[in-house]
Amino acid sequence: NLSTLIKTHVNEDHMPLCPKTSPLIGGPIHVKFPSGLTLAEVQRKNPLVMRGGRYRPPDCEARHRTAIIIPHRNREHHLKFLLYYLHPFLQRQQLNYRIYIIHQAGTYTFNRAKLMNVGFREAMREEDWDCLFFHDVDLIPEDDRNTYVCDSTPKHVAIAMDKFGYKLPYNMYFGGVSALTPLHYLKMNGFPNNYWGWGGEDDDIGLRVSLGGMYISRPSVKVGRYKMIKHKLDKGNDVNPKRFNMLAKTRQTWKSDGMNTAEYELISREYMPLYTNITVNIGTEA
Ligand code: UDH
Ligand code: NGS
Repeated sequence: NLSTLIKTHVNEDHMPLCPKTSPLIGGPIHVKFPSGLTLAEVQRKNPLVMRGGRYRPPDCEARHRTAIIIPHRNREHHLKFLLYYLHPFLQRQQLNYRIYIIHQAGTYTFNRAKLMNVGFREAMREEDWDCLFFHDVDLIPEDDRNTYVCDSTPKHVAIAMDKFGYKLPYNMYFGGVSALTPLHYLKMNGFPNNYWGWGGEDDDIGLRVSLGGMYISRPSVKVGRYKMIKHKLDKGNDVNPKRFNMLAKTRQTWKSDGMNTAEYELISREYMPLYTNITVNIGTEA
């Protein structure tokens, strides 16, 4: 009835701020891939996650609002495991969050960076997020002290991946998982739209950070750890032979190609139980 509704609402408004460090954080996570895991099981384990993969801590007001942006096509088997680990991980961090899957429609060559531009725009259209995490579907965080919160400068987060022996493969590496505020994103004109196929787009994004006058921050190697779900290069994502030439020109192109020129056709926005699914036609190479 109305009076209990009003009471709940008033209580919510008076919820205390969550503590600066969540008491639910436990440190290292032992990541394994249980066979037979289903999305229904993940749903059952996360009863407080609302439609569209939306969550707010039940008993305190979150200090941070984070959108997770995941570029996707044909990786449902990875997505299942990521959701299985990521939902509880983000809840232990007491974040106000939503998970967005940006699904590239059709079979044309994959374009990871352009999908991130779509994700940025569609997430910001919906809510005033403080921070966006751009997240590959096959990377599982292994320590929940790696908080999914933005720094004062763009943050490269996946700095210690198992496949690279838990260290950076090279100093300028910006791949896998990164975190930017909307202001960081605007300063670097978002991500490039014209890297079709595998490779180089993450290096371009890293370059844009410095061209936008910013530095890259990183978590400590102790906590920025990830396990990658092993796989081969996907069909429709061949190595891009133009990537080195393109990277050599980023200094000339970043202002005229990026967030300001990302064109796409939204096909659908579905509020699934564990994520918001945005399906998009991003076109083809010019
Ligand atoms: N992705 C998809 N579907 C695809 C391709 C890529 O969902 O068909 C997404 C997914 O989120 C993935 C991310 O884009 O995590 C990056 O693509 P990737 O996993 O193929 O790239 P990564 O570098 O692995 O992680 C490539 C393995 C073989 C590299 C060999 C090149 N020398
Ligand atoms: C670099 C690629 C990056 C890639 C990184 C790691 O060489 O896009 O390797 O690749 N840059 C270029 O090709 C210009 S990995 O070992 O994950 O296959 O992210």
